[in-house]
Amino acid sequence: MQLKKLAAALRKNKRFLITTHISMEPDALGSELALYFLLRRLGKEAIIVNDDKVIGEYAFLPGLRYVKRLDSRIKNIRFDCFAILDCSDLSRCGEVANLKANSRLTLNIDHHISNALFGNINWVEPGMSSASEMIYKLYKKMRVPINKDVALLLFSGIATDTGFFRYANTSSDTHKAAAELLGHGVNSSSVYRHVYEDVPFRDAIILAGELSKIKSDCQGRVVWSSIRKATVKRTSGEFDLGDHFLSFMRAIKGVEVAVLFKENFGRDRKEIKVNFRSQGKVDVNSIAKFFGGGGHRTASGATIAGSLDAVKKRVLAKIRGTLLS
Ligand SMILES: [Mn+2]
Repeated sequence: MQLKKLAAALRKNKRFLITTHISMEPDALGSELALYFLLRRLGKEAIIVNDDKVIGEYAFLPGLRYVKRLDSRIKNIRFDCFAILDCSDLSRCGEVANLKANSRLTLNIDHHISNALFGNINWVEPGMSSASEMIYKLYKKMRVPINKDVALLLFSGIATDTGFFRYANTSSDTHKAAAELLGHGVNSSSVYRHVYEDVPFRDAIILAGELSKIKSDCQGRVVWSSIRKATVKRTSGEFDLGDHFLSFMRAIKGVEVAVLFKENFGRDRKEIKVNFRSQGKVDVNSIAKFFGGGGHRTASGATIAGSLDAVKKRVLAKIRGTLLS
């Protein structure tokens, strides 16, 4: 029903602004660019505006020249629809959220179970692997042909959000979509290499240093660590240190929950960003929700006020409580 409404809104309106969450990864970039190409194909005007820069690791994605950063000129543009992708709440897209006031209609397209349904149209499907899989479905619904660039964008988004088809959010429909996208000439092993490999040497050394500091709790069922913004700044900028760190922690034998505390990442120094990953048994969306955040059952995050020590204590106590209940 919401998909039908969305398709109607895309046909009816003329000018679109597309955005996504900060710290964009291939699902965010892939879904916004694929939606951009769909709108252009329908003869619409569209711009993509994000409140963050694209990291070098994702430079292989086609069409990045259409992805703009927020600036003072853009702030005054008026448009019909504010399309926001892969965001559980409006604040996830940073300052771009203020541009919502320049439009008449907010189109909320997302697959997070914690989505706050803040749009005029809320097409939210927590059963979908990724926002990119949703945009694939939109192309089908609107009978817009998929070209090789769009196939690469959507495949990269789907593959990244499913950990290359390993996570529990991978369905038979996900594989069917991926199979069709591969048929357009996408090179899957090259996407894998771009996203998970091609690690610059100095970044590997930094990751190794951080990995040596991990701690475990609850007889190894929880593993956690913290990271400083200054450490991330030392990386080449082509490498998502936090993401690789979490993937490694999550893969440790016996681990049910991996937690990464990020110091000085937000605009406010008195808050800590916390990322959670689960092997599936523990619902980390509800843990993040308890602290005012959200996400998915197996991957979520929250921003929590307080010192690193205080936040660590509260979060680990909550996880202990969840594991024991
Ligand atoms: Mn996503």
